[in-house]
Amino acid sequence: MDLDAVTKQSVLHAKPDGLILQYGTAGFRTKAEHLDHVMFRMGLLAVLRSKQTKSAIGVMVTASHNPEEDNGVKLVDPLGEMLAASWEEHATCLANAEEEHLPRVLVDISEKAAVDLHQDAFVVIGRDTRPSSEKLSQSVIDGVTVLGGQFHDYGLLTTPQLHYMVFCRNSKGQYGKATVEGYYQKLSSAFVELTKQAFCSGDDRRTLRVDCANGIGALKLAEMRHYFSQGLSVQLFNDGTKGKLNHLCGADFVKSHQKPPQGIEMRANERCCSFDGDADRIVYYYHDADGQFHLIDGDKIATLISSFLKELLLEIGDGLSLGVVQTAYANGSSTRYLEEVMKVPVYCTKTGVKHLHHKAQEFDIGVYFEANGHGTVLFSKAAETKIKQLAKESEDEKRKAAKMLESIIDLFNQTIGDAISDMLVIEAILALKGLTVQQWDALYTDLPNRQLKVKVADRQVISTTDAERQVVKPPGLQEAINDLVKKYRLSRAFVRPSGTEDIVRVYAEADSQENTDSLAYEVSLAVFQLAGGIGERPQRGF
Ligand code: 16G
Ligand code: MG
Repeated sequence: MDLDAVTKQSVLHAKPDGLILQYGTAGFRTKAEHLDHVMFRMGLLAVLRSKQTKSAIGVMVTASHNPEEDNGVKLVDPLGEMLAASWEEHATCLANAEEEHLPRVLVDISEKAAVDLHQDAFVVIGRDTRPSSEKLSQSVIDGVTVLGGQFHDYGLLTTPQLHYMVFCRNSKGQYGKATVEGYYQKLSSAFVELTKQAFCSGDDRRTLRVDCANGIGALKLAEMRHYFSQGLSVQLFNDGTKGKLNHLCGADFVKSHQKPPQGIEMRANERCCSFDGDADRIVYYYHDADGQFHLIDGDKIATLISSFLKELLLEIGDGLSLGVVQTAYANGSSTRYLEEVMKVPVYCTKTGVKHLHHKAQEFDIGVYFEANGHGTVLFSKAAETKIKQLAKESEDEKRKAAKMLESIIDLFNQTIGDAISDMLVIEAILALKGLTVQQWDALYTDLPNRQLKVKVADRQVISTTDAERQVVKPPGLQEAINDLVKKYRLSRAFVRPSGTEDIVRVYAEADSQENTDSLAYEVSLAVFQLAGGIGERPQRGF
């Protein structure tokens, strides 16, 4: 390591005095103007991680669904997964080191993590469409270069595409070709193969309206749609030509406000979906004939997908295990439906993709989705081998099911939730099953639910257990929540410190919207009183 060169370069990417940031659930995320030094340093860190793992490492510059003025950065591990937890700590140390300590912190990390400094390093870089992203990704490149790392800058990519590129490179092309065309071709040919049956009877081209959140998803879908246009026609809205990124649109807006985005033309009973700003989340929705809005969130997406998979698994009859992973935010109706009607085992993990991802890896086939629309399906190596074998050797009906599963393996981005890949799977299933959006929606009825935020002096005074469903500290808070929940039917509530904002989140559900709103308010008040609330007290009615 040429530490003198690092020190010299670092001056050009100086850290603002006193700024402390943490590598959280979604990497570093804050106002773009505070991130230049973080980007440079994440370039440095990616080189060390690459040397240590002897693999290509990814760096994605994005702040997902945050406002356009924000930005952020995430590192991607060799198999296209989220950065390992111990390296999140290194990332935080490095980002917060004062200029004069930077060389020492680099040496410390190299020693602690036993990095072989003679090893080559390769870093793969992608960015979203934010105005600040291009310059910030240049700062990442400066960091990579000063430590002698090689890099490939893909420029504009969705977050899942960057994860895909990293995995392709480290699997020596086995997972796919590490190019955008490779990505388009892999997914599209799996989609065309899977839907062959559904579309063989004449022209049955389906149309889907997509709100692209004025983000990267619009550019990539526009490039990609020709590859699958025989089966599906996508109409793009909020494509970034006029509106502002994530402003009154996108998956996060639709899910949290439970209303349609601006800028999309909806027709009664027609399917629409929204991506988030970096295209790793998707939610569906429609208006019924009475103009009422219906949201189909990640829970219902998981339900549709797992019921289809379960059917195929019964067909091949090979005892492969199927599990669904959710978080505490999953609507109670979805959990009940999956467990009681579909008889699929359901597990709950802490919020954040990496927790769901790791749990899903325990099954032959692990379906994971957050209610907010982030999710995918993971197939174990053993399951993949078995399915491929059956697709070749078994008799007709079994072979048909195995071939479908084979296409589904290719169609799901196995590295992380991917709005484009999820969209194609959902469209394929709806077409194959001949389901309308209303029929899909009618699988079960969501319990009314409400999310609120409470400001407290220090959100870390709250600690939780049982996948964030129970509070252990401060004393008395869980008892207070228990008493409030008892007042209502079909009710449930929990609180947790946010991993991305300086607030505490409150979630409640109950038998009616009115009761849900009361419960959410009462729990917010308990948090405010018992966990050091600041500013205005929570108000009833919102
Ligand atoms: C991040 C997570 C997302 C989670 C959200 C929760 C990743 C890639 N993203 O966006 O999964 O739902 O944080 O935010 O892990 P919160 O902690 O503020 O509620
Ligand atoms: Mg996102």
